[in-house]
Amino acid sequence: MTTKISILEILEKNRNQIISGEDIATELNVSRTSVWKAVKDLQAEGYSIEAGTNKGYMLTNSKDVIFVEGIKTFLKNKRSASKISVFKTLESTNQTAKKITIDGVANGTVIIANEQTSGRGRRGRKFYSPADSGIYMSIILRPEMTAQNATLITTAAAVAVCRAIEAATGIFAGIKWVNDIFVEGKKVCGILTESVTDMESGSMEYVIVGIGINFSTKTANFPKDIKNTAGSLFKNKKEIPVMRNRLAAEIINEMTALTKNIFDKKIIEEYRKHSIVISKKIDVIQGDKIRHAKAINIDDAGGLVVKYDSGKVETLTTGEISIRVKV
Ligand code: BT5
Repeated sequence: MTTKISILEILEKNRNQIISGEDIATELNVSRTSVWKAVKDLQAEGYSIEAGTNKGYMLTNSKDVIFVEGIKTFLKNKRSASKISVFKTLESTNQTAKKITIDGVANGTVIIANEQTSGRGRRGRKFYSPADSGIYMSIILRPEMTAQNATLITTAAAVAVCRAIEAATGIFAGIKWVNDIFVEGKKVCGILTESVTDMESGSMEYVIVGIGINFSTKTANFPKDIKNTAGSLFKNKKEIPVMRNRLAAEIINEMTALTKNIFDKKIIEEYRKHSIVISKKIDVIQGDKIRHAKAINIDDAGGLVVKYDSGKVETLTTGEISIRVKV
């Protein structure tokens, strides 16, 4: 580990407290000058470290930088931090994740970006991913299951995000089938699950769960086309009580726990509790066709049971819906 990373780790463990340069130097067995130089570098990289003569150093909350050591403090399994990579800017974390699966990669590898220049939604749609205010992450899983059961991973991801949001911020989030996370009637998170199949055997090798969260994006900053539908967890707050690192870590913690017991019926029960769709009047969108229906339930495989105005009942396994009444 480099001196810089070790210093970051010490400062993160003691966030908002002053640690003397001498204490850091002794702990790391380096000179005070090297501590000072490393801190200067870290400040230049954007970390909010206050340095006072003869006082020491303090990592403050004034800038919300997302970084591995910051995430690590909140991880249940600290060793899994070695599987996390954080980038300043990527085109798309899902795309990077897909690329690295070509050479083989460990289950639970995580790619995070502070900004995406070409964030992706489903069916070729875009996901707006501005710098410094969101969390854009892809978790690479090697599940032992068939492609049919892959929906369960998507379902588990939505539950994991809701649990993590609640643990980190106290906010209760809702799920709009399939996988949009809503707070106060606005979409604050989208999830894109993609699988990588082995060309020869046709079996599912990896599942990439891409999660994009609007954390502190100001409402005014959203592009016109999503201004009325997108929201963020801390849209108008000046003082944000929690850092992005904490929420990212909670998502990793919850995903690790849930994917270990992917067939547990409790996950789908929890998904139902968060559903903002059940019993609502909806439009089922299939291509150009829109059909009026009522959402009846979510079945055990994550499918949406709908009853059309004609009386016909159908279970949707994938697709688009919109809620007709205000959510
Ligand atoms: C999604 O697709 O919502 C899945 C988004 C997944 C994004 C993550 S970020 C990390 C990883 N890497 C990627 O490249 N992607 C994943 P979908 O259900 O198709 O919704 C897309 C639609 O949501 C767009 O057409 C817009 O209407 C709307 N939208 C776009 N950006 C948004 C945002 N930041 N917040 C809320 N709504 C947004």
